[in-house]
Amino acid sequence: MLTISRYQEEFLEYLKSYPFKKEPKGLYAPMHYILHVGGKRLRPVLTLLTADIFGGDYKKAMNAALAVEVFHNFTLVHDDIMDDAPLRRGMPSVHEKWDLNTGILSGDIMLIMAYRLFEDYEPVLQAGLIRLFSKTAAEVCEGQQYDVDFEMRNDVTLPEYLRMIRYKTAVLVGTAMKMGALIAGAEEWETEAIYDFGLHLGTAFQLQDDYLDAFGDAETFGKRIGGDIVENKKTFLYLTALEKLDEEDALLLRNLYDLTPADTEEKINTVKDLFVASGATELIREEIRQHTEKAFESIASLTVTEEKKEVLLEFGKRLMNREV
Ligand code: DMA
Ligand code: MG
Ligand code: MG
Ligand code: MG
Repeated sequence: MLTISRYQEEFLEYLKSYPFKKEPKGLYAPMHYILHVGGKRLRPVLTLLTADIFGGDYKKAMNAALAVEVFHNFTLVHDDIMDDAPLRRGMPSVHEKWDLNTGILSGDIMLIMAYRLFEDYEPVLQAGLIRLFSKTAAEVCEGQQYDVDFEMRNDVTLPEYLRMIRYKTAVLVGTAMKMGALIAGAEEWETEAIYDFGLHLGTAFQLQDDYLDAFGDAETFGKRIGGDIVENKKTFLYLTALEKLDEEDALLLRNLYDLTPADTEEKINTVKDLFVASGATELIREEIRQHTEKAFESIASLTVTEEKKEVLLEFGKRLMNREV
């Protein structure tokens, strides 16, 4: 077993040396830009780590880890178009730096490149990995569509929101880990247990992302603070606040979303005040804690060593308290 930061370093080395295109030009330039500009490398690290946990060779999982990371970056390029987001990782988002068409097509190229990364796996394993990957890719796109559909709807429920984030975010975290387990040749029930772990962790991760979108530090977060509020995203904070506020304040919050006032900064500040006053900021911490707990429960029955489980627990705890 390596330390988390060591997996990260090994992955970055591999990414740097991978010959997607020797000279990043045209549609490959944005791909190069977004892949190297930074990011937490959370998902690929999880793939490598899981391969190791189940007794496999993490180096064999490198291409799958890269596929997961390239796919994730494809979703980010398109996500920033869908969310009208100017910043990503502290840099202009791809469609801001280039243009809309380049954003769309370079995203598409990344999706294609992600699939190509499975070419070197032996046929049976390859088929399994691609089957899982395709299912997940379709779910992520579906989740992303719900996310934007919800902007226009004012009857979104909390269960609908939780289902939406499971699709857009959590399934890829589960899949990143399940791929590592498949590559290591783990038993089927083990691959399912680790997938569940990833699902819960991914859910906690997105809840924290939504929290940071309103209350994070702009410099560290690298994205525009308040973007979700500006875009009328129906997040846990919004839905819980609506439920907890008295009638008058709930109407105020609803109107700030429905009527989209001209003064964006004022909208952001008033909405944030309402999130705090309603107790939603406390409740989201509790929700994050519960999903992290459920993640831990999913791996309780695994027969891997306690030391290995500890690495997963540490990882979960770190994510729960992240600022980036
Ligand atoms: C993230 O939703 C989901 C995907 C699949 C990119 P988001 O818009 O909250 O992500 P971010 O905050 O990174 O823009
Ligand atoms: Mg976004
Ligand atoms: Mg989005
Ligand atoms: Mg977000």
